[in-house]
Amino acid sequence: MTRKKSNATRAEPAPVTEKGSTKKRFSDVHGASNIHSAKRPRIEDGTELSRWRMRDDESRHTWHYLEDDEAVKEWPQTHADKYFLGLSLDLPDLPPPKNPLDAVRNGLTFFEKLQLPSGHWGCEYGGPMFLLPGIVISWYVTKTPIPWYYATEIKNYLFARANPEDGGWGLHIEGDTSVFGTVLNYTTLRLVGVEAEHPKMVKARATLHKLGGATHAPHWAKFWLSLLGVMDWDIVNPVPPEFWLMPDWVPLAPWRWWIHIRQVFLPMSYLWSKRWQAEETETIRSLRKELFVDDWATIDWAGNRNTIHPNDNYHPKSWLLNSVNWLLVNIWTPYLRPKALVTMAENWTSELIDMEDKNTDYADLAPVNAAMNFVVCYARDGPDSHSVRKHRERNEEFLWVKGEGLLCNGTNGVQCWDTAFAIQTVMDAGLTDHPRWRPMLLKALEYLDKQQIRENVEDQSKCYRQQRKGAWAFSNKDQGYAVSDCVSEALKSVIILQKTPGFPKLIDDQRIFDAIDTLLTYQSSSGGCASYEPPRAGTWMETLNAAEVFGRIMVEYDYPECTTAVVTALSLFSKHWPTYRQKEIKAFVGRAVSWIKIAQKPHGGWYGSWAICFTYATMFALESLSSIGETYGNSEHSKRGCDFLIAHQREDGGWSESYKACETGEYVEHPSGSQVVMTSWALIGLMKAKYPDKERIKKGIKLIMDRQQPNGEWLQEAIEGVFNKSCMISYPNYKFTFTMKALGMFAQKYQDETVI
Ligand code: LAN
Repeated sequence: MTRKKSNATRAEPAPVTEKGSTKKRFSDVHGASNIHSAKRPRIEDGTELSRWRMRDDESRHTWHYLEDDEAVKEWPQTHADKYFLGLSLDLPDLPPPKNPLDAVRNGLTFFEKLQLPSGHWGCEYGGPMFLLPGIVISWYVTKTPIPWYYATEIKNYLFARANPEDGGWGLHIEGDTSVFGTVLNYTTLRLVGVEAEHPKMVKARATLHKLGGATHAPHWAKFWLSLLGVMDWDIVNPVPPEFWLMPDWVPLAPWRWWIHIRQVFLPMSYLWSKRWQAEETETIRSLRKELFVDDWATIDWAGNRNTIHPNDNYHPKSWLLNSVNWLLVNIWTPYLRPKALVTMAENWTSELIDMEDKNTDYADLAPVNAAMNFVVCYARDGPDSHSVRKHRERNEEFLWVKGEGLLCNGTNGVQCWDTAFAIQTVMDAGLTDHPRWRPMLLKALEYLDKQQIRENVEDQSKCYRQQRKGAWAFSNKDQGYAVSDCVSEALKSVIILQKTPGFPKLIDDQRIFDAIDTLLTYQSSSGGCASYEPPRAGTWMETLNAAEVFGRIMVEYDYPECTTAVVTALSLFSKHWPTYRQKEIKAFVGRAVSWIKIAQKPHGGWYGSWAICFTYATMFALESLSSIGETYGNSEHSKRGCDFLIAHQREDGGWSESYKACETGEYVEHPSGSQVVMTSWALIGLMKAKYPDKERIKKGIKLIMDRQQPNGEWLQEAIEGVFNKSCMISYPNYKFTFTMKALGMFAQKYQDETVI
């Protein structure tokens, strides 16, 4: 990427005023909100990467661009900043490893440099291509100024991630071009100030038109574009807030839905009901011309509610949902919907939104509902309200800057999750009691101590939240949503360190018991464990999935990954506190492992829902089995799992899975060949299962060692994570934590092996 040298003291260029408008749109003072449309954000070729800094405020991540040279001197870039930005760290080569344990030591030497001041590890958490548009649209409609360095780096990121052939965007960075990705990212670029006649925009627009234009977009894009005033609300399939008035016993009441869909449906339904739209600007008028194949004035909005391009239609709407929508559009809304009921529904959704904001201090569950709640507060409380200011401030935490530009993370970070794995990695290598790693581990322990959630949310049952006292979230305490496996992995790490001589007991027994009490609420009737809550309704609810682009989004499911994490956490806990809720834990573990067996596929592997794909879940499932003593030699399930992995080992000793496996449910290799992360997962699974053929394992270990760089790091390969079957998401720290875990386990198991 060519980067223009920016001059820190340069005066602002004259505002680019949009034709036909006399009002100002953006201010250069970030945070001002009383200015009106017309001034586009300034946009440059690039920023100077050496001026960016990531601030870690007790794990609240915010990126800052230092335009002032003095500030640059006063706040030097850290190793972590440079690493995230893709700048050289200039680290010396480490002594070449003679065996896997040396490779772990080199890896840790590098990884230690990335530990952030509050004790956790941070990372980019990109991949989905529909998150940044929500943030930018929410800025635009709330008249939030976009600083030139954001606008510039958003443009760079989106250009870097456009499909090189057709110029469009997919649902995620590796996905094929879709209307969802293209229409939203094209719009984002226009809102941050890119001209419609820029050659890349001309190309993207041509692709969008080939796909049928914006009328062929899925539900969520139609929602955002209607909010923006580029579409008419009639094109949006109904999102009635009245759903929230259903009594709790109704089988399809929204409190039973998966937390993400219900938290998105909430603000969506409020805004849909209000048919709220942004103030019209010249850019909005222009987008009405750019995004459609037909003349905007002639479009049959209601008639295109169900128009969707096949590339976007991963989960076609069921006949039941189509019928419900038809009734809502043609009968309920025009003739029956009583005003008093609408007001009641809007008030109740509004109250639930306030509870979400209060319980997370405006951090919110994830960037989709955070952006929407922001707009609700703006529409409801006015531009200068406290709620608007809080959202504006907190939404910054979703942004991430890297060499390619600025993107939106899938959550406000991966803090607790990655930190827990980092600790376990050191444990697996048998290095927790080595003084060399104590300062790093102590900081990590102190971090987990501070991040444990100490109380349930107020009004827990009123806002349908799961018990969370003693839990850890995936990201941080502010977000505060307990997840079964996040609690488990963090708890295991705390126990491991606190039971290692030399580490302080920061978390007392009662707090450990609180975590266990919460974990014990997570078992489903099947025996397995889901993510945020045990399932509250059956999978039949998927017939009401209106999002089209995602699968398995309406309710919770049991997952081998989550189930295993809980099983291993409970088992480790029981070793140290054998009498606490002994019977319940034993029964829980027994039922959970029985469920793991049921979830095994006929080919012997397990389907992974949170990372790609069979190698990930099979690693967890084999660990579950081994935790009750079932391994390759004595268990048919374990043997079949190992045979499945071995059957997919590649010639070079590695494993390689493509995201297509998540979509299709079949093992699919990644076209770029073996991946260190998947190789590590498979090897960990095999070692947990005591797979007897050491040579096979050694071959994989060698591949991981060969890919390690002289400074101890591993390079980024293909994307690792997934959600809702169709959308991929990056876990950049997995290339450190799981590689080192596999190497460390091998070193512990085969102490004399050199593998060079
Ligand atoms: C995550 C990230 C972490 C992940 C694990 C802990 C790995 C998993 O084992 C349980 C589920 C969980 C917590 C999870 C759920 C869905 C999330 C939050 C995400 C994949 C990160 C982003 C995604 C979220 C749904 C993105 C926003 C999109 C919508 C469709 C609302």
